[in-house]
Amino acid sequence: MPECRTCGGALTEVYDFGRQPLSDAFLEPDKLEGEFFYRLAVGMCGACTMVQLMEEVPRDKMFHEDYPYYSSGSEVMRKHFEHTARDFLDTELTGPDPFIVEIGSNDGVMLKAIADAGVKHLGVDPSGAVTERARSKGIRTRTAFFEESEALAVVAAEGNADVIFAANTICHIPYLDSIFRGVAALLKPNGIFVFEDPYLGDIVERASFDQIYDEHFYLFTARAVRNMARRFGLELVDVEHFGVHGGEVRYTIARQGAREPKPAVEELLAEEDARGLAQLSTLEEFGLRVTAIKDDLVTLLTKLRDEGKRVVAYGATAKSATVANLCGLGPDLVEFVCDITPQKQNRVTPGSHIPVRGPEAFRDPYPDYALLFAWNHADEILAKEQEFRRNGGKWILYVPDVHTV
Ligand code: DWN
Ligand code: SAH
Ligand code: ZN
Repeated sequence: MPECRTCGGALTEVYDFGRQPLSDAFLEPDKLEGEFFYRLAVGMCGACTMVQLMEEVPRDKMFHEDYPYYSSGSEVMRKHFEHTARDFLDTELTGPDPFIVEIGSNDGVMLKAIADAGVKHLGVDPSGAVTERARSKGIRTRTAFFEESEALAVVAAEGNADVIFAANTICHIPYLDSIFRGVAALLKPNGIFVFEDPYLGDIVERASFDQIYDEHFYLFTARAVRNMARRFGLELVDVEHFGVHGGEVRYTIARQGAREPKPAVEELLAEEDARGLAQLSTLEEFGLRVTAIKDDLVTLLTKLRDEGKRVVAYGATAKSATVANLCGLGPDLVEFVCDITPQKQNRVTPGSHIPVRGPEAFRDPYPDYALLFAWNHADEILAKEQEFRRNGGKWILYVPDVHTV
């Protein structure tokens, strides 16, 4: 019987996405040999309710010198993190020697406003090029995997932190025990650990199955996070739900007894129970919807190809690796993917080998249909690409079902 990666309880598999490549491994077109694949499947722990991948990809295959995701590419996300930073500056970072550590600080999208305010900060992220970008903006950053030993090194060199923040990172880390021990060692007595990640409640509601890929090892709920924190003398004291990246929850964790849990915690736990988020049947139903979306998308794209329509994709997201490889998409169905990230351009998508072009290719000339791989940025992208629809173009979305707009 497979075991839960965090508590050792029995893990039941609920959906198998089959053979998948590394989601962020964009390949040079003439170097396709030896591509790495693993089996992507998701399951739930019967003991602690944590939803997680059945198989773990070695961390240095995913996060390394050439990791190509730069967080500052979305204006909406830049604003979201600037707002987050201002919030910390106004609340938790007002004492005598404020200090904030960010796990997975990437190109410094959140810490920028903290650095500009002259407040002591430290980013920790293992991916070389993105951390170099952060340093070039004046953000103090260590290129390292956060884990217990790294946390102890930070305490020795810098002292304890008022706030440890992480966005879209804790769910990437299978070895959560080491993270929580590190957090417990690094926090000041009344410090808080705040992290936000895609929320299982939204993933189930929207059938946004492309949130499941190598880097997203865990799909959190408040219940699973609270169970986890309690094993390390920590308590979940606040939760906040918001819409970025297709629906996320921000969890605030403090030392047990240090802070009174806010009513929002019990409210979300009750909502999760009412929705059956810890029940296998809920995830099995989700799996049926995934299969239906896959079939509908393949049917639509095949029909459009047979009608001679041009279809391109928009946003070479990590998420889209799951869609493309589950659906067997390739250059025959999707001509190319356009993306603003220079590190992804002139490469091909992992597994599906669809060429990636710059955003100018999108207009040259506009295709008939654009498959929105970056559906989580739909508002931002549809607003800046209004000309496409004025020219008769249509967007294809597959969340929460396959439809065109
Ligand atoms: O969790 C993760 C999130 C935060 O970022 C990581 N595991 C990896 C990555 O996931 P993703 O690639 O699915 O994230 P996004 O933010 O949906 O990626 C958007 C992609 O689209 C980027 O490559 C940038 C691109 N883009 C674009 O070409 N034009 C984005 C916008 C907003 C645009 O206007
Ligand atoms: N916080 C940013 C980046 C998210 S992408 C945002 O929300 O946009 C995930 C990041 O986590 C990558 O930059 C990756 O290098 C980093 N990461 C992965 N494992 C990590 C670990 N053990 N410690 C710190 N960062 C890690
Ligand atoms: Zn468990």
